[in-house]
Amino acid sequence: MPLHNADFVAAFEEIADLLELQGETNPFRIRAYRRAARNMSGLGRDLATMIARNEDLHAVGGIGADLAAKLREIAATGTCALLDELRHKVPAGLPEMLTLPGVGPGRARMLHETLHIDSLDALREAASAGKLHAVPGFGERLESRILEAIDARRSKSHRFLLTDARQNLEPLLGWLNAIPETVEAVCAGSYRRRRETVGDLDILVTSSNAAAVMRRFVLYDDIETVLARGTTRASVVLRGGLQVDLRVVAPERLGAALVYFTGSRAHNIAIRRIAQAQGMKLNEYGVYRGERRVAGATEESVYRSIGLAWVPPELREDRGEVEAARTGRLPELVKLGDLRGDLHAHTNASDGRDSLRDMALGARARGLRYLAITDHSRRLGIAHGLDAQRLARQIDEIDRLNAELDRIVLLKGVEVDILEDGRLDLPDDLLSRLDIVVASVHSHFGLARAKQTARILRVLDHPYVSILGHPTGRLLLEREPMALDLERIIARAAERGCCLELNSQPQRLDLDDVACRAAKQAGVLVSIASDAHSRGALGNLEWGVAQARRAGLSKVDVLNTRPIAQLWPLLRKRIADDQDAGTIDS
Ligand code: DGT
Ligand code: CA
Ligand code: CA
Ligand code: ZN
Repeated sequence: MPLHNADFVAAFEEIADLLELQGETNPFRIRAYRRAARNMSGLGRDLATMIARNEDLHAVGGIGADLAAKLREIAATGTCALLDELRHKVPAGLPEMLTLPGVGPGRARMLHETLHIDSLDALREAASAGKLHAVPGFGERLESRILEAIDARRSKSHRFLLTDARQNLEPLLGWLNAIPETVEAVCAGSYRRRRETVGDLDILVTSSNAAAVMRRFVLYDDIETVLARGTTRASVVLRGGLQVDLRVVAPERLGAALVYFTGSRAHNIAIRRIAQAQGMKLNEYGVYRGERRVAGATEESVYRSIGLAWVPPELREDRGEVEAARTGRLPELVKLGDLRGDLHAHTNASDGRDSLRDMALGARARGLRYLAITDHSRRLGIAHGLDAQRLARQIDEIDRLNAELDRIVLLKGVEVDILEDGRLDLPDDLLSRLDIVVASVHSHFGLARAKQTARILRVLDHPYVSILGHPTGRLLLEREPMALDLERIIARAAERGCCLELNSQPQRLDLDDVACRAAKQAGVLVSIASDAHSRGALGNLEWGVAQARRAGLSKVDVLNTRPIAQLWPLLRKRIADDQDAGTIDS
């Protein structure tokens, strides 16, 4: 069974963690694994395939001969000698502790040495008995934070990022569609609605021979456990831990089943009520008036039969879409093909993997007409951020490339770091010379709400900031959004003519759909941006577009659907216009 990219990433991250836990003294060794893991996770291609074809893994970035050999070993055996050796040396419960806030390798080792703690259970017990704060380097505050984090984790059921879901889904759909008795296999559930994370996958297979489909389904290689198996339905857990619910339906019922299993629950309840109000019954098999089945083969027929327009899956959350479908007011949602450019991307000048030219060519190959190059500013030392001099050099290089390349325009930009007090990491005179300034928070996520909000408001007031990047700083399943008064921030952005980003990295999706909807209502333009750190990651835009659709955004609500000529004035603030209207490019 070929491994997924996430498996290779997990192995390298585990190696890095274990090296740290056993007290590895060479930081470069640890960093090499982390860097390679990051590059692999942003890779737009399937690593197992690259390895099987004996392709040059240098292209992934940060992978030399030694790490390449490890990857081949992992591809062949599922593990490698180094990893096995480290697992043997380091107590099994320690790596899990590293996922807690405030617990790094040093503290984890200390806990093990002083209190012999070797699992989360033991840690929870020690923390709740008040034994932790006596250990050097731990205080009462950290002790209670650790306790809270363990408890929060236990109560939260495990969810998956959309990319991980897709890596599991696509080969499985391929397997199901290859079964001779299958008419069609499709995905429903939260994945079809493109909810930002999914709990499990819900798959519908149309076939008139359910037994044959079931027999073949459970032979799928990636299945770890079969939880339940009936004649037309089964639930299994895949090796990565993702559950799959599968149902086989007759082709003439597909529409009704698809509506039902796409959900959401709340949407289903709302449309069922509409059916009932008209004396009809709606369930997973069809729409019925008395005994007579009036619809069910297609989704359109189901919605039409109860007086509704077909509702795009991304909107099915009972947030007003049912009423809009009844009155013909559903928005025409933005599509990937509507995007004319991308306004947040990195190159190997900071922490990206590919060159300026490769990023430009990658954007052009995707049909984009412009790409803003927004490498990090200097304060982000770990990301090799640019200082004024290096930025000036990049600007010259962009001029050269723009003169040379047709059908793509590079915009000169920066992702400037927001300092703790809301000032920016680069001087105004430099920012004023750029086409676009994306300002983002990369530190001090934990400020109190009032302070954090004031920090961001100050950024929105800044005359040269075009776009606030990943506004809440959340990392899905990893880091909560910053405490912010988003309502005030959106209102101020509207006032200042500042745009807000919908960062399309699948672990960010920031702003989220709810906030994007509020932005639209306030008249704030949203920049759907890839934040690509490699050419392949320009494909992230797809995830951002899906969230924008969930927010009900149309083409006009999105900044980067505009042709470049209309873009220039929107990248400059209204207050800047007032101050020096003469400097705007036209
Ligand atoms: P998830 O898996 O937590 O990300 O979210 P969903 O929406 O995929 O939920 P899931 O997998 O439990 O069920 C898939 C769909 O099936 C759900 O969106 C609506 C439908 N469904 C399942 N059980 C029920 C139910 O008891 N009542 C109603 N109205 N719909 C249900
Ligand atoms: Ca589901
Ligand atoms: Ca399910
Ligand atoms: Zn950033």
